[in-house]
Amino acid sequence: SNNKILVELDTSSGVATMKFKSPPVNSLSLDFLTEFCISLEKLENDRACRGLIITSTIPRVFSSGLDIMEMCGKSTEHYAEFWRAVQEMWLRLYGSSMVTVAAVNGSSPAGGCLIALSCDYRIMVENPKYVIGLNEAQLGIVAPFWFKDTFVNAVGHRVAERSLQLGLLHSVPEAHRIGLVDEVVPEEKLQEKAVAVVAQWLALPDHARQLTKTMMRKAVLDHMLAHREEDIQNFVNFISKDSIQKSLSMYMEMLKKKKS
Ligand code: CO8
Repeated sequence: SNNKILVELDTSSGVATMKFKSPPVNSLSLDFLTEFCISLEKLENDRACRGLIITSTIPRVFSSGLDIMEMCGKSTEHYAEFWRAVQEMWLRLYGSSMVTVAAVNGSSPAGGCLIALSCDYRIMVENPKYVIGLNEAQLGIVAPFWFKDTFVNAVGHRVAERSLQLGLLHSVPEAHRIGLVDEVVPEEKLQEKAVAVVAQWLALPDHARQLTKTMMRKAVLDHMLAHREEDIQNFVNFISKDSIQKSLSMYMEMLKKKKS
């Protein structure tokens, strides 16, 4: 599989752009996550690449988060494989030595928000229809501890506590106000702004910036690594429960009905 994410590397600036292109809503399926990790690893190992912009080719949606179909009615082996892939995506992105900027050009709930939060900087397009946040609680599920840690590291404990308990999906101005996104721009300025931000971060000596990034993120990365297998087991046990399967399928029904 090599078609859900477009990768373009501008060799003159050393900045790559990853464009999510998995209709209808860039949900994070096992195939998507696998392709994401392979693409990221390639860029990470490419000495010509020092910066990364992540954005979407799908109008209105950055990423709808984890693919709910991967969490419904599958085997425990499948749930374990899927969850390992979700962890791998986060480990690679949050731990990336590149400068990473999320150019959030659409809604970005749950796992989509995690991708944005895992970057060094978030720029979101101003649009009254777009929302972003970790809304897991609204689905009757609990954001894993490392989603929470990543969120806390971006916005602080109090803001995270309220937002997570209420499973809030924030409007763009509100996301900006609480520090969930760093900057808000009109759609037509997004690309230009993202390029400028990467250039600003890349102007520093790589080693100093990378060691500082590691210093800021290592504790949270190490904590997840130390509990990785346990976290997979927790996910599998949780998602296999009848009550959880029921609320996830009700949520899917609600998503489908909403349209008509
Ligand atoms: N997974 C699978 N399918 C999805 C998802 C998803 N996350 N989101 C949307 N779809 C489907 C819809 O059902 C719909 O399907 P169909 O065309 O067959 O009816 C299609 O995609 C298009 O969706 P919409 O019509 O809703 O598209 P809109 O442009 O109107 O809205 C949104 C886009 C805003 C992204 C909207 O679809 C939405 O809110 N989706 C749900 C997002 C969500 O709540 N995601 C949470 C996933 S859970 C997660 O990421 C972390 C879980 C951590 C697990 C912890 C357990 C221990």
